[in-house]
Amino acid sequence: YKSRDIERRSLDVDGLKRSFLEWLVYSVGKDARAATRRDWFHTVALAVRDRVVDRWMDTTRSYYQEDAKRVYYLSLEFLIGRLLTNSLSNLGIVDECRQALDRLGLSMEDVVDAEPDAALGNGGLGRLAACFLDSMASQGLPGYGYGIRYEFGLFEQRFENGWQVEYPEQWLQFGNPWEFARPEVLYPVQFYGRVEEFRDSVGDRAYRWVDADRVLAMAYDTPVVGYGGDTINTLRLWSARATRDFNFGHFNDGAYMKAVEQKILSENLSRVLYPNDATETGKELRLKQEYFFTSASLQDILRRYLQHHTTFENLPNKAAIQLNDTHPAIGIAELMRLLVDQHALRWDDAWEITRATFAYTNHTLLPEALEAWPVRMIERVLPRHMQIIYEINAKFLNRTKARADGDNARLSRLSLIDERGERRVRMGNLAFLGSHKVNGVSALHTELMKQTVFADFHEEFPDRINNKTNGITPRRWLKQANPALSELITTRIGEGWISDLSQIAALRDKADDVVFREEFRRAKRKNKKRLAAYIARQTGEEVLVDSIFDVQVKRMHEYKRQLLNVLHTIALYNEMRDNPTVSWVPVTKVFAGKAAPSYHMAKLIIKLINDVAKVVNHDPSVHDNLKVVLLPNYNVTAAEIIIPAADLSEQISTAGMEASGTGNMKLALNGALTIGTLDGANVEIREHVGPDNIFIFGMTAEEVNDLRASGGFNPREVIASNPSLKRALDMISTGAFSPDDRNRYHPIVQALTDGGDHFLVTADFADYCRAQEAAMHLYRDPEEWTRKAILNTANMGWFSSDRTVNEYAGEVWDVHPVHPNHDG
Ligand code: 26Y
Repeated sequence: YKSRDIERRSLDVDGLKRSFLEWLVYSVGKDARAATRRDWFHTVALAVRDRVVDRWMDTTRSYYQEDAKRVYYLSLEFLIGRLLTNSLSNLGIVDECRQALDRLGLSMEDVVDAEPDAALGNGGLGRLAACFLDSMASQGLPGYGYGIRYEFGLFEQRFENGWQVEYPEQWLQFGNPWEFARPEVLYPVQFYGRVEEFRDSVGDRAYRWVDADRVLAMAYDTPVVGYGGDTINTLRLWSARATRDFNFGHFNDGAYMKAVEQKILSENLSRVLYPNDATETGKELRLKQEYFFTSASLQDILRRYLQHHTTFENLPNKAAIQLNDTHPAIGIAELMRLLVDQHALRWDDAWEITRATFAYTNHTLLPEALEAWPVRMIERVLPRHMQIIYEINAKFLNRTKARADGDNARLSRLSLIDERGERRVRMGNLAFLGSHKVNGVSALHTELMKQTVFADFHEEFPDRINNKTNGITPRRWLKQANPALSELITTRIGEGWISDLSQIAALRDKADDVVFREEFRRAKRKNKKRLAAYIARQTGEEVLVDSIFDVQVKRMHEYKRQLLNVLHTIALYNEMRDNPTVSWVPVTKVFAGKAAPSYHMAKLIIKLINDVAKVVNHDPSVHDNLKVVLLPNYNVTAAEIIIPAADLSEQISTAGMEASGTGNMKLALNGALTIGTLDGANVEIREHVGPDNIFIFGMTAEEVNDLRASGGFNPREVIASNPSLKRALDMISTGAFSPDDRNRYHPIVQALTDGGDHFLVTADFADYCRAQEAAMHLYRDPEEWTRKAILNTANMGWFSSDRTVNEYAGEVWDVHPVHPNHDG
């Protein structure tokens, strides 16, 4: 028993190898000859998990023994990706594992590639949550993630005839070796029913929620391995389970089957991630998902708190709850309900505790993404919560000075209820009011919050809004995704940068070192070869490794302006055809990204990119100087291949519309130069890398605002005065890329012309082309280009999510690192 015990912890090559063989036989149930790659992945993951468990328990025990203040990150999305390389790397046993596999005649890459992506998120917001988990664990912060264990993650995207088609993503099909099911951690969550008023023991009015349907939330825990393996935190995801609390005796046949059916249907709650990025759907199932995981998480948080406490006044000193956007904002009403209805606190005490516990992060100002649930729906699904929301609203509006001033317009803007049209609950207002701190995710975005959606609230609570510029984890996005560059950096400055990215500034000097530049280029070229092979495998297209890899990877959305990039692509194509004797800098335009399944315009843009690719890539007159590829099924794993290979990073949203962006940070850290607008975190990236090392173009947020305020502009005039833009648009509109359906792109042309060009694509086109030319010109000078690329990498240290999380820890959460005791 004892030797086996040691075997499970052993971190050397022999111990790992023996452990693999044991797991393969006794848990996967295969012998080495019959094992598939997937079997080997499960084997290795289970053996690696063994190396985590003791330290995980030590961590949890230390938090408990110290009664440390914990932070709970509530998020409907965690876009994690694969975990094998991440776990090995953070445990420091990548090489040992590779050698152990080698001795078994296996390739580490094959084993790693058998892991499906955990894609429990749409894009930036979900990936940010995953980076924060890594950073909290890596810094020893007592942080828990809470979310939903979706059976189906974000859909798989394929192209059929150039159109996006969605397929279910069955990441759990073959089991998930990283998670631990906790069937004993089970909480009831209620829906529907009605509220009964009664008199409590002292004769006060009290309320109970009765005749409700019940679903159970069951916990699944995934260990979150911090860098170095000292701290192992927990991601707890809830899965819906039917209750068995129906009375078998009282059914006739038909009613019995109906009752069982209802139970089965209740498990649909955790079935699937909603695939919308920034467009609210208002579907009842989505509201139920939000309440389901929020309620279960709060019950769990209170249970943990009550292990050490008998009253609630210390809750804010022991728990910080961060709301990742408004998706879990119903938690504010839920905590009030738990404290007032179940634990009999006085309203005002409960409210003070609630506000001191919650904080809220806003991720978007787009009106179509602001959640506003119909009052009628909340009344039906969560009747007690609707009462509580009314009560919060009434007390707040009574106290505000707008009432005293008789400023009814302001009062109605501050209200939790939007009374224009169908009455709705403004979840952003609820989140703001129920939190002690509210933050935006970049300096610009936070300023715009103060000036626009939360202007009235900011006036009312001037200390509440604060900025926390996003960051990315350097472990996954540099060390793991880019071993070539990571190893080069470490040979020059040591490995301190991995846990303290500010140290990467030591590379600044090396920008002027001709040998270092050569090695930096070699690392980039290696990554470009890897991407070229991936492109060939995925699309059949051969691209030149020495062309500029001009990369735009992100969700497909009009505000992100993939169309601007496409128009430039067509214009460049025309120039190359017109001037075949010029020696062009070869360009490879790389696109990737999913469109929400119901976002028709975004799907049409996908088809357009594929159609343009077909024409451009097969036109011999451009002599391979231009290639266009749209890679299918962009996800975390694809990003890890694409980002390290990029030369040019496209961050070209309409100014004022991208809250922050985080892909922009990943690309710049990996030595891509940014071509971008002064939007989101691009503004701060410019400040850090220096204006000479970035290509900025286009209107500013203020100019965009002024233009819109003054009634917009006439895109027809802009188009008429720019021949290359006119020609590109004419080609799209006359079917040059869609000879089989010449009207296919009418909606796009319409949006850019008579539609008023809401996203200012035509307005920014000329300046974008100027910036593109500057980039292509610079690329002709490899030494200068590399110098700037190095300065990008060297100056991106501040954008580590370690820095971001530390700012939250100090200024919002008041939580401190705990050093787990591993000797107990
Ligand atoms: C309400 C529902 C449909 C909804 C679902 C997902 C609304 C919004 C979202 C996702 C938003 C999102 O991903 N926002 C992004 O957050 C990133 C992290 O802060 C930012 O970097 C990025 O600019 C922003 O678009």
